[in-house]
Amino acid sequence: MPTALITGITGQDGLYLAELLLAKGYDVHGVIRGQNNPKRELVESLLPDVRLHHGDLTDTSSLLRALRDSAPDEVYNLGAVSFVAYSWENAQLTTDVTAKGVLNMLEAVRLHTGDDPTHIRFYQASSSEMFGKVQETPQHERTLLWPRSPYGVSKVFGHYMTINYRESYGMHASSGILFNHESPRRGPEFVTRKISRAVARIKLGMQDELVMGNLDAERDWGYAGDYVEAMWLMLQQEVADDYVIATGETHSIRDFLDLAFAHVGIADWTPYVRQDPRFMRPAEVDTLVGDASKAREVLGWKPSVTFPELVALMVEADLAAAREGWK
Ligand code: NDP
Ligand code: GDR
Repeated sequence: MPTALITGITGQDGLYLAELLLAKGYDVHGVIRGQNNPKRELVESLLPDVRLHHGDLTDTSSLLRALRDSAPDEVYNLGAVSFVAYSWENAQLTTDVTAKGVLNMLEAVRLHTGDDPTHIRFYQASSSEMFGKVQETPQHERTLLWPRSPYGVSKVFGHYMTINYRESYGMHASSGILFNHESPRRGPEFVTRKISRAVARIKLGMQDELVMGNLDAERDWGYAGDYVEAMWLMLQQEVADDYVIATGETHSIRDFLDLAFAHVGIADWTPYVRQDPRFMRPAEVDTLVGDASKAREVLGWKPSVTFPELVALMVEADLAAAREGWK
């Protein structure tokens, strides 16, 4: 039975990936940070077979301990300060975790594996935010990176450090350049979940307004369950490499609002939505759309959930959660 260690196991992707690997018969371990982490209970109730190890990406010795105690064949480095807006307010923390944390994990794996650095297969969660002010459309693996936030800059560091460890030490280290992917488990601070939650609550009379930032930004949105499958596929390849994972379609925030409100029978959402400069960013990533043809050809990966299906499943989940909260 293969063994996997996941950082960021309490996050959206960590939960889906752990479920996927358990279903494939893996022994799954996760790194959980902080004293009395409130999300520990969530992981333990959803995934009782996962073994948790205390650790933090800013503390290399804790990562070495987690590696020693789990003895993984595969390491998925998903841990990060991942909210772009927050990264301006906490640029140093973001750099420590999202940039330097990758180096710490790579170094821990290198030290742990000693003479045989290929012994562990490593996945780095890179991001379409690295394309930032896009230099070509659609974006692919060789598109010039131009990050627009402390988060994006940190991801570029982690991306190149992963490539560097592959080239320097022969590590089986792959980097997935994933475009936005969403689900009912998405944190409520991200725009899709903020909308799906508000739409459900407005429909049920529990909220009367949704306060938003830039409605013209465009994103290539997919379903998180599909994207964790791509992570796993990357580590099953003989040769480590980098892959863009995306749907190839882009939609604006307005498109998401249209479909989400329409799903609950509201044709005109303008009376409910207000824009506030508080949610505008110092530098915006205006539009992203990915070219995942390499992943399709080499990994045989393609997305299974369409944009309208994604919006519907998120609104439905939030309607159910809101009704549950009523009881
Ligand atoms: P989440 O924000 O849902 O999860 C982030 C995870 O990182 C949480 O488990 C969090 O733990 C953990 N974490 C934060 N700080 C530390 C730290 N100092 N040490 C160890 N772990 C830490 O992110 P997602 O699941 O959405 O994304 C997973 C990864 O993929 C992230 O690296 C993200 O940047 C990247 N990514 C995500 C995309 C997306 O669209 N979702 C697209 C491209 C890349 P805790 O619960 O304790 O806070
Ligand atoms: P993003 O996701 O920054 O793309 O990063 P987010 O959902 O936060 O923003 C997407 C776009 O929506 C605009 N927007 C708003 N965003 C939020 N959060 N709240 C609002 O009220 C709002 N109004 C408009 C934003 O300006 C932006 O243009 C996500 C994260 O998961 C990263 O970790 C990941 O790397 C990238 O996706 C790919």
